[in-house]
Amino acid sequence: MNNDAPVTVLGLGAMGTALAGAFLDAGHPVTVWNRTAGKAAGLVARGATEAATAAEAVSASPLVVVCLLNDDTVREVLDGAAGSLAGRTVVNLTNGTPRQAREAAGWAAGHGVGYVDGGIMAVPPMIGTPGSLVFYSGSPEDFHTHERTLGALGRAMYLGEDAGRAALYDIALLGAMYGMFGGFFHALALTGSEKVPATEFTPLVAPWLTAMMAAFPGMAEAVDSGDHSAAASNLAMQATAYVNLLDASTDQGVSTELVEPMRALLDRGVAAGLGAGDVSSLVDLLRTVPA
Ligand code: FVH
Repeated sequence: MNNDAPVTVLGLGAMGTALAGAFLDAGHPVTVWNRTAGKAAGLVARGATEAATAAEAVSASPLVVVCLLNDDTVREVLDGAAGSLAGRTVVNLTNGTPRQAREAAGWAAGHGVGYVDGGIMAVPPMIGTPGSLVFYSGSPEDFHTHERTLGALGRAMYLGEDAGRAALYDIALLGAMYGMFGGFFHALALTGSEKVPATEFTPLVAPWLTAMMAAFPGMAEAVDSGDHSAAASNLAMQATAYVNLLDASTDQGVSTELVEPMRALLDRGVAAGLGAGDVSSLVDLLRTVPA
């Protein structure tokens, strides 16, 4: 495969448009389709071909990249184009779950379609830049056949044959991101309750979080080994101190809805006798759903 390899992109939302643009920038012939007409004009001006239907778009390329709103829309669109998909490769970059990815791979196998699922760890302006990372998993033959073409989108990381693995990594990283957002938003609500400008406080946040993230590799080792005994700041101490975060929030008139769940988990850790060890033991607790 070289940069002459044709690519079809189904879905021209913010992300699909960025993906199609990156393929064009890399020199690929690009065919695009979107449910609502009118979104392809900019890409057509840059050399893309707009297809009238998804089936027509699919017929133009051996590689079909799908980036739609969610799994339901992917099923709807691929079902409608199934007759034209046999023998082609679908790379589905729509956000979804591991189960959805495995079901899509099963559907594809039943229709003679090669299937690779993906997770985009980037926002649209990052696509095609060195900061863009895309996870892929599924058919190794299909991934490696189109690996060079997919490289136009950013760094391509192949995670193996299980189609669900890319979605697992994607969702897990999104979970880490939303946890970080939640902590940041709570910190701003707290400092803002005393009229501290967010712009004054925010520069302190990233260095603090960066310093705390230095503990991640050690925590990961503890999670893998199950030995959480090495604790610089043990769980029981943190459970006690955490109450101050809740009390201060209540005193300042700030909602505790984002921070209550961690208190419940810390308390569960103390109740389970994990107080003397590291907070990394909470990962094990999360693997059991409380009654
Ligand atoms: N944008 C981002 O920052 C994130 C980055 C990480 C990956 N996500 C996921 O990418 C998928 C697409 O996201 P998007 O940003 O392109 O989303 P929208 O701009 O809302 O575009 C949605 C497209 O889906 C089409 N669509 C919706 N419903 C249907 C349907 N029933 N049948 C066919 N197509 C449908 C929609 O078409 P239209 O409304 O223009 O007709 C857009 O093409 C998504 O999974 C993110 O989680 C993005």
